[in-house]
Amino acid sequence: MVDVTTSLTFSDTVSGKAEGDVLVVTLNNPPVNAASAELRQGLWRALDHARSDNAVSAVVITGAGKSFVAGADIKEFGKPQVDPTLPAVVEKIEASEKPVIAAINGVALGGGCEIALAAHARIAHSKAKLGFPEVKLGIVPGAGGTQRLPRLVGCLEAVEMIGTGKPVNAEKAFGIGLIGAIAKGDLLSDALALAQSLKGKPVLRTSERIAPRSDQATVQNTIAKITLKAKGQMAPGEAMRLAASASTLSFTQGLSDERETFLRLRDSDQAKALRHVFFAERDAAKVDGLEHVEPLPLNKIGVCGLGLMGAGIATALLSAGYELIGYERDEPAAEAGKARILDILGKNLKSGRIDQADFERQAANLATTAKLRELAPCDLVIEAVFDDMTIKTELFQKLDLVIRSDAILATNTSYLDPDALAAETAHPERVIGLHFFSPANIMRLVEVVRCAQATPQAVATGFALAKKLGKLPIVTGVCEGFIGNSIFSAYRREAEFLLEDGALPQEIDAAMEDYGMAMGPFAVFDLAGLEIAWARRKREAPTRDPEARYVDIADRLCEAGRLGQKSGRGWYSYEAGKRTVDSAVTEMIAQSRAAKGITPRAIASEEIVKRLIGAMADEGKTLLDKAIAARASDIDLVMINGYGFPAYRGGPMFAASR
Ligand code: T1G
Repeated sequence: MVDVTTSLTFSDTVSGKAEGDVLVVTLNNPPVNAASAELRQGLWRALDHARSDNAVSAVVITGAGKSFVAGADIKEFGKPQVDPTLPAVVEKIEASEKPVIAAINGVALGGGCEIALAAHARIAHSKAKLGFPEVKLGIVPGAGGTQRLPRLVGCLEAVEMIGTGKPVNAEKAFGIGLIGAIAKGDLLSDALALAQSLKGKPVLRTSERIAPRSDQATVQNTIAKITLKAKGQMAPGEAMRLAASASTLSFTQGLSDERETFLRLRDSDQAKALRHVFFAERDAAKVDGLEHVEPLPLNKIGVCGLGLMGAGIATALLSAGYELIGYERDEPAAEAGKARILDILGKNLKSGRIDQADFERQAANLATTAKLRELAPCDLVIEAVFDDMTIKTELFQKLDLVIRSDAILATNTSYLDPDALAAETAHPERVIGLHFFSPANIMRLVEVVRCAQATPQAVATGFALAKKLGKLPIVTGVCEGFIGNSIFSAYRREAEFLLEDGALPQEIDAAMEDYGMAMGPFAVFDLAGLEIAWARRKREAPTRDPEARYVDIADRLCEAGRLGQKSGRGWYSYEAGKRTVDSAVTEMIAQSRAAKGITPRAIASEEIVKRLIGAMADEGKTLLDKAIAARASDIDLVMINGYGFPAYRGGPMFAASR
């Protein structure tokens, strides 16, 4: 008989405790209960103990902390396998003759969800989340998830969950049959009651269930839709194929196909790249010098300039629950800015991203004004006014007289020197850069600019704010263009070199879009507009290195009034929003080459990709040498989250290192 007071230790991360005749097994592998070898071994021993101890009639498995199990231990990938494997543990759970209940206390992801699926019953905390994020790592579930999930929830729901990698909350999980109950009171108490109700009854194994019927046409349409969205990625299509096969293949056949697919994808370039990105995002949060710095508390935030960028920033702040004061130079502009912000909030409501209560709460937190003094109570003010140093300097000098001396001033400038701006203010130590990317309410990336005189607390406060907004903050030093635009300028320069050497815009764009970029470089230049880069080139002309290669084709386009998509013509022509190759541009390129005595040559897409990735990586190395970027993986994250670089390629630094 297990002594009711005995607590059992099955491994350093797995303990057991008898609650009457039920063995409660607690998984405790901080911080997220990843299914490490140690945890698997402990769970294996706990199941052996339950099987051999006649005093045990049922088992409850639960997690300590915020996770049930966050999945396989990603840090073990690429290392020699240590038994028992997760599939073996999962099969042992399901094979148990005594009922096993999963008491899902927090996130059950990937292998964690597969452990829950193998249990004979599932009950979850109301705040629990369950999901299969494997495709975000370039792999498929590898411990029976593609075969058990459809047998519980049907192929359609299974294809949606496994193909998108998006978790579901407890309510949705209950609604689709993924869990049998949501705890009404204490999770463990409810799980013990469930265990008692199953005692002595034959266990119902998930693998023996028949998948609820799903309309095959709808399943195939869903697969097609998700596959299209996941352009270039292998895992989503493979994962959905496996899940859909559960309605036709035997469990054994499906499991075998899943295992082969998992092992093949786990070693793929895409999976290695996505694992790199996963850990890169976590490393980016470890900012040298800020480890023990407490950010300032932020409640009321001001945004100066409520144009497209400012309204996007304001909406992101309202969505995160901040009180916001939006400032414009006069009442009409302030009113227009308010309308712009409310329009975005209205779109969030219409799309279901927020509900009516959220909308009303966020709208109530918004005030706009043309009186700068009304920003006095702000803890932080972000300026998103026209990118002109005089305008920004005057604004910051006026704000110096309005806000507290310890309130933070953040500039959203893309190209101006924030150190020069800070030097013109009364308290340069509180000036930082927060470089958002448009549309700021959508784009994850925020470059947190570490100005020379900024205190660590000012930088830490900006960093913490970006995290609170659900953004991906990346710290950058001060240089023209910071990390992202520096890399993008190198990318543009090499693209124009390729043009002069013999490639055409449409060939270069096609090569990079086939590589996985959201848009080719010349399409992007047209979308962004050519005039800003043209103005900068004219500004730099007097000091340009006469020995450095300079391509003047873009200048010729601008001089001809071809300023990009907005002007109807740029590198391409645009009629009714459709982008078409323009022979006039081809002619201008030919003339520019001839004027330099360049004989064009055909350039293969492989060379185009290699040279453009190489140019970005070379610029990245320069940024690392100058300590503008803290680590190569930060550069990868900037290009993936701000410039459409495909995550499944890992970013330019990762790709160039392969
Ligand atoms: N393995 C190893 N380490 C992990 C991990 C994991 N699965 N998940 C998180 N960590 C580390 C992370 O690197 C960081 O470490 C710390 O935990 C906190 O993470 C067989 C094969 C669970 C929602 O993809 O989504 O199961 O930086 O900052 O914001 O079919 O972590 O402190 O050293 O993200 O509170 C599938 C990935 C694996 C889940 C918590 N599972 N993790 O978010 O913390 S594949 C996943 C997350 C699989 C099976 C297949 C999140 C989280 P450090 P964090 P968080």
